[in-house]
Amino acid sequence: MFYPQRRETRSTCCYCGVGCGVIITTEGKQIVGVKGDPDHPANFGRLCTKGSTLHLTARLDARALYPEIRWSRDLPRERVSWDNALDHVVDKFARIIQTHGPDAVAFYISGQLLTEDYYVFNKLAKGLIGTNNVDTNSRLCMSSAVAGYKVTLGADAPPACYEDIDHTRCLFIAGSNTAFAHPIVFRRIEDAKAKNPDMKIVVVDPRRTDTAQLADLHLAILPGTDVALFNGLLHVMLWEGLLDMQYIRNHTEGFEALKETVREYTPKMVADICGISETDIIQAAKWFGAGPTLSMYCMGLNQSIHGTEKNAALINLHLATGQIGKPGTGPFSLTGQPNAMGGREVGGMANLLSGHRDLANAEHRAEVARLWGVPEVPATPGKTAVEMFDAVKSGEIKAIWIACTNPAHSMPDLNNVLASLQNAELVVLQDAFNNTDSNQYADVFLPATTWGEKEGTVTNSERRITRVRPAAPKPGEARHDWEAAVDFAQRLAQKLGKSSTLFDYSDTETIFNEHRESTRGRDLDITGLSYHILETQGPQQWPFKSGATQGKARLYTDGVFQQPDGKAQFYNTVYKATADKTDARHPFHLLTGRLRDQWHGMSRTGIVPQLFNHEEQPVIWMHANDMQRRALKHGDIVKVSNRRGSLVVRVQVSDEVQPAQIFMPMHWSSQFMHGLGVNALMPAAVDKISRQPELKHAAVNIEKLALPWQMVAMRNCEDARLIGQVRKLLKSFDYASCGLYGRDAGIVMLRASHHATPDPALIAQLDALLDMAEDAPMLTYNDARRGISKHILVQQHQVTGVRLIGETMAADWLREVMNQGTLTDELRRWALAPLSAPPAGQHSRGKIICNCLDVSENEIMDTLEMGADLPTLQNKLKCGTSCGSCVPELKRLVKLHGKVHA
Ligand SMILES: Nc1nc2c(c(=O)[nH]1)N[C@H]1C(S)=C(S)[C@@H](COP(=O)(O)OP(=O)(O)OC[C@H]3O[C@@H](n4cnc5c(=O)[nH]c(N)nc54)[C@H](O)[C@@H]3O)O[C@H]1N2
Ligand SMILES: Nc1nc2c(c(=O)[nH]1)N[C@H]1C(S)=C(S)[C@@H](COP(=O)(O)OP(=O)(O)OC[C@H]3O[C@@H](n4cnc5c(=O)[nH]c(N)nc54)[C@H](O)[C@@H]3O)O[C@H]1N2
Ligand code: SF4
Ligand SMILES: [Mo]
Repeated sequence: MFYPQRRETRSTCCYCGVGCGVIITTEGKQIVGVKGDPDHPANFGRLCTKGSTLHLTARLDARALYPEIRWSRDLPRERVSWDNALDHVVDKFARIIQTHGPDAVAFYISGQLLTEDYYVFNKLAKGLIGTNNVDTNSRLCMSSAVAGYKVTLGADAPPACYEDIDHTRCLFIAGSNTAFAHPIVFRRIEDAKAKNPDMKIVVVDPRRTDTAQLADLHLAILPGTDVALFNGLLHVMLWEGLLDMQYIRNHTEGFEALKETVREYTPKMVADICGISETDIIQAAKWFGAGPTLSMYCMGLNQSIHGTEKNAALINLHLATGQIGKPGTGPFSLTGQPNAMGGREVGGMANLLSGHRDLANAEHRAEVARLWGVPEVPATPGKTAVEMFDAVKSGEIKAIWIACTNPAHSMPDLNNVLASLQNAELVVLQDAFNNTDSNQYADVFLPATTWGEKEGTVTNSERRITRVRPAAPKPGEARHDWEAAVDFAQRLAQKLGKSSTLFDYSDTETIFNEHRESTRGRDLDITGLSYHILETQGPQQWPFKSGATQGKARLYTDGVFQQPDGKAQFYNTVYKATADKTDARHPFHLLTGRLRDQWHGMSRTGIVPQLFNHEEQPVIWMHANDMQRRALKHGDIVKVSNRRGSLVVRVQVSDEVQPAQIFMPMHWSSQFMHGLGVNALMPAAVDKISRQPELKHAAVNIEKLALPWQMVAMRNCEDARLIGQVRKLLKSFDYASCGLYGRDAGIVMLRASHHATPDPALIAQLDALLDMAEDAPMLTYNDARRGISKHILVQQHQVTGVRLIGETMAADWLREVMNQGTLTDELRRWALAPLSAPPAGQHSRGKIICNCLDVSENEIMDTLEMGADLPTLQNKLKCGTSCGSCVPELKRLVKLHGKVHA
């Protein structure tokens, strides 16, 4: 293929469900830049910190480029051809299916696959093999939202659109840290608030997040108490006459029963359950009732054993006030992954079928069988994520094919999941990167193409379908996910003696067209859409029926719902507690969630140094009072544990969490710390309707650990493979974490602590890895008696490596020195003398708040000292003037430390 020297390609950001349009710049075969697409209706040219650094992830050193097989569990995998790999998997699958039946195999896929990939996997399982064992990481993410919509509105369709942010008067954000997780939506919220200061923002989150900081009213409810709050709001609105009785009469059913239930949810009772004031409850109800009210919600509602009820209780409020189907209103579930919506559309889950059909519905099964030209689609429901891994553990499922997700990190009760992966007869893993926790469990590894290389479509939170286009060729032997699945399906069909014409696809467009046909007459009907329209007229919302010229911005504008009689159903929601309850032995309620600059298991964001500058290492956040009571200092190492597992991490004081609650980001895994990450502790308990696990709540204990031996090692990192090597040492220390820092190529940093001096051979191994063995050009100071040593590697007058043992106070300063590079006389004197603290006047920059323009917290604080407000900060330091992701945090710093109030 010919690759013109410099060109631009329109595509979509592969991170969150906002679905921003990007323009990728490529030079030859190399992606060299990315910018926001000014014409894309999701972002109009803007990108957040993650989107704007996407081009920095277009490198091959952390990629998996060749198929591999492990012939037996005690051997390492070896490189094989695609033919070898697929034939091996076909043999195994065929034998298992023939001996144990189709339900002995399973597919665990992902909301990060493109719609076309998803469609093929679903058809492969349900249409060819005859098993409904196909579930996805959306079970951990959106399944409660799906269930919430279906039990009330009758269809899985978010009725609102981004533009509604501009029309609403009350934005009700619940269990969503929009500022971090959907930054470009948050930019739109900031703009709307600036344009219309009367617009009220209510945020429901136990934590005082950046999102909560912008709120007019932050309801810091006790974790898991949302249903009580929503029922309480309905109680107040009923009492205050704020309900739309006519709408209730004409367009809904089931209000009387709900009314009975919420009778007892008085502000007093709700204030007690939720730990907030009655006044705040009444205020929120008044704003909600006055409207127009748009609610936005995410994992704080979904990831709960009562996730369906939490969703439905909020939707109840919209139905009771008639706040749906009009501009500025509606229950708007924000999707997490870029294509969680597409996955739902093709029915790629254990209980769903193509075109928003239900597996439980015989007519739906017959329709899909007809479309596919197969005798039938099996009726037995497939296993949902948690059940699927349990069945792998028990041996009921013998082979599992995992694509585009990393369950060894993201599933709850990880020790159980790892035992299950270990027990499987065959684990096939299809991933684009090699740096994941699931990788080591793969018997067969299949290299996938990824962002910048793939082709197809995705659907964002507002039902908008966008084209994803390749800007660079497939690297190594990587294949598109759909291609690998189709090739496998054809081989398997032949082996099983079935028709292989089921998978006659030459390109993604053919798959899209088949999917399109499956939506005919359904709520998401896209029979009027085509690749050609998406190319020429840009991204489009569904439904987009044959003959239409555009999609629908809002649903239910006529008050007719997808229920048999057209009436929406109130769902009778009753508050119940979380699965794990705190007690004397587990006194802390652990919450989990996202960081601004990292993405899930960090296979992609974890190779970009500057994405570590905002939050650099795994920590738990704790309230100052709790720290004081437990004699903990900022940075102390603690063991966090419960009966499922334990973690060793540092603790950090935070004014975002309430007393008796702690927070840990979900991103860190054994790739970056000693331990499995937060999911070692999370319960596998699931919602009984949506089967979504409770990934937000666990009860834990905390103990301080005394680990007197400590070390910090840093090395310039030109190649991501060095992180891979350093990572292998994490397990050797009682506490350890590693990460990247700085900009450009960056620095790899290992922090470790241990109960005693470790084996010198271990340190020698590290030195060898870092090229810092004794004969390297180093400045050294060793004091064996005090157990202190300092090694500073200097190459061509540049400081390129540091290893400090015993005394690590100067680590942050030295990191800055490495960032700047040059060796100074001052550093030379320090390095050779028994000094531990950095030289006077030298301090670290602190965390980087503005990633685009590299502005640190300390620089911002110094400027605030001189009496600055937000515009002055932006003027002087330029922070917050590019992507804007740090603006909420800047506002907070100005509020807390500014002499002039912003
Ligand atoms: N930077 C970044 N952005 C992302 C992602 C990422 O990995 N990184 N992932 C994407 C994906 S897949 C998803 S699903 C979304 C998730 O997006 P969000 O759901 O917005 O993000 P989280 O931080 O997981 O959780 C949101 C909030 O729920 C709160 N919470 C916890 N328990 C409760 C509760 O009982 N009630 C209420 N009301 N709130 C509670 C937490 O304190 C947290 O602030 O983000 C998407 N965007
Ligand atoms: N405790 C706790 N746990 C959670 C959550 C939480 O809030 N708290 N959130 C949950 C949620 S909402 C989600 S969505 C999950 C996410 O959990 P995962 O799905 O495990 O997260 P990722 O790390 O994004 O995994 C995607 C994988 O696909 C690979 N990949 C990237 N592009 C491609 C591609 O094009 N093709 C293929 N084949 N592979 C590719 C990446 O390298 C990566 O390994 O985590 C869940 N787990
Ligand atoms: S908000 Fe950020 S991460 Fe989400 S799609 Fe847009 S650029 Fe990507
Ligand atoms: Mo998600």
